[in-house]
Amino acid sequence: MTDGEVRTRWDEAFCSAVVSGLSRPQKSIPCCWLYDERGSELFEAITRLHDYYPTRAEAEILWRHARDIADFCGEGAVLLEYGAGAGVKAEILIEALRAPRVYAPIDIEAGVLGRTARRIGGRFPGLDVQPILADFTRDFDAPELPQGPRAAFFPGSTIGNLNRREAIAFLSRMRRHVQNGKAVIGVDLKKDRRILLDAYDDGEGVTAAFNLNLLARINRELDGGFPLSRFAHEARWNEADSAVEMHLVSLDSREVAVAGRLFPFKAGDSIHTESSRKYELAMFEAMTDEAGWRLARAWRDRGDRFAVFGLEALV
Ligand code: AVI
Repeated sequence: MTDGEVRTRWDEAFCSAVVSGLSRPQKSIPCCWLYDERGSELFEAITRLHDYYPTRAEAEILWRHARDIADFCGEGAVLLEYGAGAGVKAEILIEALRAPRVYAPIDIEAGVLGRTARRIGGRFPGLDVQPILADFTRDFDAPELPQGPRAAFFPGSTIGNLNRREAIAFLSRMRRHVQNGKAVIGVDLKKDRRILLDAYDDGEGVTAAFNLNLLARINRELDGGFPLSRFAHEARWNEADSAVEMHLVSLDSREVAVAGRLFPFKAGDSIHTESSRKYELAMFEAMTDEAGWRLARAWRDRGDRFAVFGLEALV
């Protein structure tokens, strides 16, 4: 097999993320690779778990404060949703908005985007639905959209999966897209460590399966040789980053082949697969400030576990 043939056998972006990540002293793989078809199914299952409170807490806020959040967005709003997925949370907000003009779901998956656009269009017949196919973690320009007060919607505490630099870049891009508009962002709050760790290492083992699925994906797609039963899921609290981290810990010393290379592991070595940052209001405010936003509103769930923040562009 020639070099050219070797390269086309594997998805280049996935291969290079894994190979470079496994070559570092602290092995790490960006969390976006957790979401193949099975990974997305497992994540959906996580959102229904008792231990994983963020989805429920955010839904409670959206239901309870829908009218107030909708008023914050303004009448005749043009709503852009980042990483829209099925648009389930946007539906709660759209329902409460006064005469919304446009819903623009942004997603990297064309199939998901099309289904969401059709579903929301069918559900709200007067609404102009303008899907945008884009990776919201990278820079892109918003297309021409009808006039109206713009509001960015980013639920799910996905902002927690970005590091500070990425989050500021993302918030700045969002500000550019909405011009002098607003943003509504779901953020998981810092809290008791036990509650946080249980949310990322649930009693039913679904999060463990979600994390370990990454190794199964590497085995399948990159000719990997990870013995799945010899790696364990672990959730760790990192105080310096104010984040719950997911790791895959090697139970023994071994070498693992991936994409034609060998990667050494000592017993206890781990692959860091995700950070989920947990914010305090002041921390989040400092970050939004740097990105040109003023934190104007904070809606919290009754358990004070999660917040939906309303931001106004600084002019
Ligand atoms: C998608 N994201 C906001 C989830 C989180 O909580 O960081 C992903 C997740 N990882 C483990 N459980 C859920």
